Amino acid sequence: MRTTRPRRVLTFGTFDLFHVGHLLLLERAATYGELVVGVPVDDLVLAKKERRPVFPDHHRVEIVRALRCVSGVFLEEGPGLKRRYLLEHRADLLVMGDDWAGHFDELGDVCEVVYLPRTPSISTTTTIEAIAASVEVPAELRADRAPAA
Ligand code: C2G
Repeated sequence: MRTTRPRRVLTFGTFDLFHVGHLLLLERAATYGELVVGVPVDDLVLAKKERRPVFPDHHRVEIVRALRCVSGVFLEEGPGLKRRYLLEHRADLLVMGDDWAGHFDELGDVCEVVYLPRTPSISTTTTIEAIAASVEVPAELRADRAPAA
């Protein structure tokens, strides 16, 4: 009797201030098989986006781990390691949002690479901007205020 293992799907993402665009991407990725998610450590996010994530990596990992559509989560420890992770996890498929279209084609010799459409009109950056715009910071807490003598 031949048993076939489920297709192993990997995706990578920061998932900071987790929102519905993140959820829809992960749910769609999981329709291809068993989904494992690589979450970058804070220093890697800082290096790529030039700002620290709002939530630290161990929080971001726990949130993603709790999702029904996710079978496993690991920390992406540094740049240039995706090939190694795909091989280690015996990935059949790499799924990314189409804001990354073409960016990971070079990994096509390890596994299939698929880009899924992003959910429009929502992102971590616009959420941060919306919160910042809606909050009135008291004068005594403003960063541009001269320190008390
Ligand atoms: N996403 C989406 N729709 C949105 C926002 C995000 O489908 N409105 C997808 C992104 O395309 C990505 C995933 O959700 O596939 C995670 O998004 P981010 O947290 O912004 O991840 P990112 O910083 O793009 O990390 O090296 C690749 C990075 O690790 C990807």
